Amino acid sequence: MSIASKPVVLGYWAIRGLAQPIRMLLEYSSIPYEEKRFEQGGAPDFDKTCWTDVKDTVLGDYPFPNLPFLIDGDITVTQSNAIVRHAFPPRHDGHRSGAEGMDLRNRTVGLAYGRSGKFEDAVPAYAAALRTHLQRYSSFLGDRVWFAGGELTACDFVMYELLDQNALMVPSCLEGFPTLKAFCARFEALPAIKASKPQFTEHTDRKGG
Ligand SMILES: N[C@@H](CCC(=O)N[C@@H](CS)C(=O)NCC(=O)O)C(=O)O
Repeated sequence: MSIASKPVVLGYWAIRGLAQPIRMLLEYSSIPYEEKRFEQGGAPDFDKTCWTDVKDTVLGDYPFPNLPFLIDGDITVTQSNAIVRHAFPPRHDGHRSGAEGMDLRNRTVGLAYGRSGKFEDAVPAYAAALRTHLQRYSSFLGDRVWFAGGELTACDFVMYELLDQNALMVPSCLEGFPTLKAFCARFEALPAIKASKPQFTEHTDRKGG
């Protein structure tokens, strides 16, 4: 992360989504930031023009405009995991398990946005696939404190958010995975996370995402 004189700017929809690990990282690292939140219209159209109208200009001549984006002084970064790495460079093992998490992340997004059919109908098959992912994460975590070992890394922010969102959607999913539950409890107990999480979830949980 560069030491910019201005707060960094995090742009994203007004939901948790892909920005939540980044919000938690910025809080954890005490990096001054401001959010540019793009709020979609209501159902049934969910108008996105607040973003599409400015997509090609909001980041100047940066060639890959997307949400989330991070502006850190002269540096603009898109792609959520690239932003996470920019904010908190991970060690190699943490990098790997964070990337593995994206497979489940894509399924989770599919369920949340109805790509697998009606939510209630899609949950049983999703829960079965989720269990397989959780078994793999649990076995990868083993008896380590954090996903990369004894030291907190960027990947833990991504993994925590993934597990927490899944526990919201499939409430009993962490039963039978005591080490993953303990990991979540440990992460939530970090003072910066404990202090900031209610503020993030207050403005996002009601809207989903
Ligand atoms: N692989 C990208 C995916 C980015 C993406 O799909 N962003 C969605 C929100 S989750 C979006 O609406 N982007 C705005 C756009 O496509 O113009 C990442 O990890 O950041």
